[in-house]
Amino acid sequence: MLLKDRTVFITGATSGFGLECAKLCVAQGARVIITGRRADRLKALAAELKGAEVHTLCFDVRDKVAVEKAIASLPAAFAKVDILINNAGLALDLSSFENVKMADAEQMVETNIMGLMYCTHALLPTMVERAKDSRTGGHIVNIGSTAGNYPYPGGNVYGATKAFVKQFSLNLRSDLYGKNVRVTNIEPGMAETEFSLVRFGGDQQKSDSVYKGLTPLSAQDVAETILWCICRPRHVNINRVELMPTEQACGPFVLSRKA
Ligand code: NDP
Ligand code: 8X3
Repeated sequence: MLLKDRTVFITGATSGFGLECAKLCVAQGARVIITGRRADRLKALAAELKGAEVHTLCFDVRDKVAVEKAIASLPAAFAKVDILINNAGLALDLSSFENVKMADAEQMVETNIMGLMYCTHALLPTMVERAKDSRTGGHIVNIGSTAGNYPYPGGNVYGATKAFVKQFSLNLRSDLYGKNVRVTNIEPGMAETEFSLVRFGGDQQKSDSVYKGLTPLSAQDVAETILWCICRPRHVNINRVELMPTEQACGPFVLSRKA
């Protein structure tokens, strides 16, 4: 029971990494706040985790007021958040930027950057305050991506949002140095979740083709990595973890030659 008496707040717990993280944290005895926009999914997960200390919050991370209201509404038993897992995020489309819909680009920025900032800003003051006298301290785990480290065609705005997440994590670490709050950026490569289904607007065939013929990371692989980071001893801060499927690697530079 590595997380007994710890309260974990997970954004985007209705599928993928967030959902697996919720299960692993509960298995380690944590009190867990699961969040997302799909109320039915939150209800189903809470039912599945029956018996555990679970609280659901349904809100859109892009809505600053909704984020603040949701966090202010936490009952006393869940209000002292020790660990924030900023996982909610998405990619939309895989087109060259001249063909990208501005609304899609805006949604990625609003979710992956603004939403992550809103949740962090709303929870951090009390986390810092409590960490002063706490044996265990606080921890912010952000979900970045290899897309924030390496470019690929069509990764334009999505990759840039994840580069923000990486630098924001490193800067938070500088702000929080000496305050007993750890910061980690998790940077996964290709993982099979609902990520590609969302990216391709619900096109299951297109989504399946992303993972065809190789073994991608699973949500559990990533959740286990997150749990490992959280469960290191207090004096250990894992700054960044980059993980990829064995069958994924960076390609060479491309060259555009004249005929
Ligand atoms: P999923 O699509 O399976 O899960 C995404 C989660 O984010 C859902 O729970 C969704 O909940 C939530 N979410 C999306 N938009 C919002 C919003 N506006 N407000 C609140 N919640 C929101 O994908 P993954 O589990 O793969 O993705 C999790 C994170 O990991 C993302 O940040 C993604 O960018 C990142 N990532 C994914 C990789 C992959 O290959 N799968 C690799 C590297 C990073 P709901 O729809 O109910 O709101
Ligand atoms: C998700 C991984 O390579 O599809 O962040 O961008 S990738």
